[in-house]
Amino acid sequence: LNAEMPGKEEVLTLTPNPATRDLLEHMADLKIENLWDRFEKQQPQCGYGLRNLCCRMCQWGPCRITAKARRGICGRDENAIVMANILRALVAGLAAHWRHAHEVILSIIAAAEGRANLPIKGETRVWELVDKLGLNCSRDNLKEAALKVAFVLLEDLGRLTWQPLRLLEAYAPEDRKEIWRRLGVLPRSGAYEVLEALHMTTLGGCTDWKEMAVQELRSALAYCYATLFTSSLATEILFGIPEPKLARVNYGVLKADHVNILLHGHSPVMVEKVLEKLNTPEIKELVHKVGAKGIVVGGMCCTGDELLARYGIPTVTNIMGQELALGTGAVDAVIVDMQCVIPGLKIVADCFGTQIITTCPSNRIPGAVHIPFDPERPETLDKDALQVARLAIEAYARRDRNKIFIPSSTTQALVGWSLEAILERFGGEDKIARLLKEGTIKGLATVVGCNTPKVPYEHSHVTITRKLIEGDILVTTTGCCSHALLNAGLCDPEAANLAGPGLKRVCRELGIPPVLAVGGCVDNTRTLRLFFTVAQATGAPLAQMPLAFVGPEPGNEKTVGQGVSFLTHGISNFIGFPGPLPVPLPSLREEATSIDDLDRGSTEVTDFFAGEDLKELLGAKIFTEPYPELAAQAIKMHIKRQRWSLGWK
Ligand code: MSK
Repeated sequence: LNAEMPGKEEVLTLTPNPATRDLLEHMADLKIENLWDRFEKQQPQCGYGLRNLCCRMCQWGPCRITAKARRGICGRDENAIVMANILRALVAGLAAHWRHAHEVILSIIAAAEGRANLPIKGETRVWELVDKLGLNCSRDNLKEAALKVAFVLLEDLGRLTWQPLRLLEAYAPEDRKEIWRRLGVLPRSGAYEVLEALHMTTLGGCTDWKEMAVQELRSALAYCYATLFTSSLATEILFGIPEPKLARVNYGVLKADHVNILLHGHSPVMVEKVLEKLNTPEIKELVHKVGAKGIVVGGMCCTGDELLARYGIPTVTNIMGQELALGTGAVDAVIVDMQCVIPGLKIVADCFGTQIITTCPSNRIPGAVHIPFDPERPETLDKDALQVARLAIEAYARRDRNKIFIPSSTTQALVGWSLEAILERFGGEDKIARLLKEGTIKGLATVVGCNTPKVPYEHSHVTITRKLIEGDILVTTTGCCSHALLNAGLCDPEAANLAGPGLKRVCRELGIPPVLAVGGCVDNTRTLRLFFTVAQATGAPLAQMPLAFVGPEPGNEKTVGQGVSFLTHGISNFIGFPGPLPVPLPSLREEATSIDDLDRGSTEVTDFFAGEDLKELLGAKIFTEPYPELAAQAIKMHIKRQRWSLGWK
């Protein structure tokens, strides 16, 4: 597997964004280390780790499965080790989204109780939830309704006794609920499934990998409904449902003579307040005083996606571009909240004098200024946000402005594709269903997820997506992948020219791009809901629909739950290499004849997820393909097969 890892040269040749190439070379000239340098120093990476064949779940180990040692010290075999590793990764991701959801829900409570100066802009979403959850609320008291909704969401995060998730009951398709009930995978709450998964996998716990696989599915449903749905819907309650708008993105949005502030992380509550403060006369005066011509605010990762969707605030880059963004030497401050903020960010910041401000108590960085946001003590929110804004502006005066290098390219994008916005632009789900049935649009795919240095940066995201739209497949995107596709111009209505004839006609008629950026990672729920709605309109079960989940560059533990969430709904996964689920390359599997051949992962677990077992249970499976051209081919074949099974041309 190590032989498959790209070197820096390959990254420079294949990464699709010219600005990335320029910045990589610029940082090399300045001799400033970035994650690609550290990746190179880590080679070769541990072969056991790459295949999930090592176990660190007790203090007897670490153990690894070898030709000599077919079991760990406690007796765990390869299947139990691999499955436990995958399960722990999924619930670590669940915990991350859980923390995000928790912050936003507590913010709604503080807003509704009048303790925090925060808005409740998503009135439609509040009433939708009141109706779906069957809550008894007076229609003239929005705050009271929001409060009741928030407490239900909070309960789904933390319930410890048996009761199905309220959001799952409210939103999941009926035929799926029946399948999950039969399989016994209905979860209690986000917190409970994390605890149970950790309990099962500790020393002397569960050794039956199949039971752990069941817990994987149960945890994925908790991940999906108790944390993704909650975060996405709760953020809409606070700040409103996004609507389409034009924006400009890419590194070129930064301006040498302006204060450049980047907003980074996942939970947008504090930065919403900071944005408000950046528009106050006090801050404008400060900008003038420090000698800047104005302020540029740019987004990174999922906080960036949120602000792009809601306000058209330009995004710059994703998780793997964060050091490069600072490598421009033009960034005065980065305000970070939670998750995907790599330690390397501060290392590069120190080379340029960039101010890093952390706002989440869970995400501290040594040497950074810490101004925390705590939704349970929201009284200081306005004062703190003003202080953050002030520090960011003051950084302009201190920073060394001699090393500025901003690649000039910017890209246009039409963004803000909430579920409502998509349905409205198409004229309803029936229209999408008709386009699918007649074959004008061949299928819907969501291309999402992180980046990894194990494949050439952003190359798989962009290559696969280009091929899919050429094949008349409409694409939605979120998270770090969306930054790759935004910067590549695929979210611009002009990208209709790159689409196949059917999709191109639809895009032209509706004025939409062939790739719809729907938001941050938690907004994969927007795509899921789109899939539910369209499937219902066609009358076909989800598992038979021409749909696909594509995660070409898996990175964070959170990606495991994203993929398995779609899988539980009968939507097959197409994962790049090396996936979080250690399915070996097909060629290596054929060659693998015994445990001595360490090129294989865990045969039984692999066969369960990528073979017919899971397909029989859920109607979907996992495909892995490292080469993007071949992956696109496999996705198109899958869409074709699904269409044939429905009798659609
Ligand atoms: S930010 S979870 S690297 S998509 Fe959501 Fe990107 Fe993955 Fe973080």
